[in-house]
Amino acid sequence: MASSLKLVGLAVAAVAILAGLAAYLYLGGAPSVSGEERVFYVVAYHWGFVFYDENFNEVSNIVVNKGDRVTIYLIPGAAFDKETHETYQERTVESGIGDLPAGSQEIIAKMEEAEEEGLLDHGLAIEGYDVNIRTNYKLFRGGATSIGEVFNIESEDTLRAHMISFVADKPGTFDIICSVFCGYGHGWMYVPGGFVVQG
Ligand SMILES: [Cu+2]
Repeated sequence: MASSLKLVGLAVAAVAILAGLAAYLYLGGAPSVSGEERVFYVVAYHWGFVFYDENFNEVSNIVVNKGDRVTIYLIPGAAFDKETHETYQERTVESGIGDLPAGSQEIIAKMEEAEEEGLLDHGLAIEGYDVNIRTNYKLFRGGATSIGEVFNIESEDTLRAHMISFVADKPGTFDIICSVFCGYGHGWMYVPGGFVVQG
């Protein structure tokens, strides 16, 4: 009798512990459920970045709140058809880059040079955060006419290989740079304050 009472007591204690744990998790005690899930898409081209929010709307930079889980997909110009890719590259011609002024045809020559040398990949690093991903353009089927279409055309494996997910645990304003040498304009692929974590 004494031992079966003991078993009942143990069972009651176990149920109480499990209920307490469930309540703890449900009420947000676990750190993993404290922030929001945020997704951003970044196109890297010669020579710049374009940022998009979770609805594929262009934004000037990535802004999140402290504690959010941030997922970033990095997509190279090579994922797009020729015309769309050129639309991105035209931004560089319009703004000028390095020593080459806006509108300079030499910018186009430098882009062609980079392509001929096979410098079609880019990286995305956030300075001050442990974030650094790079593209592998050879994995892309290509041909997308918009950033949204990339996600219909490409395989799960390709997309996963271009994704990083992390918790924005440090508030502040951080710079985004290209971390893979990509030809003439590489040193200017730099977005001051490209990543903002509101504390
Ligand atoms: Cu680069």
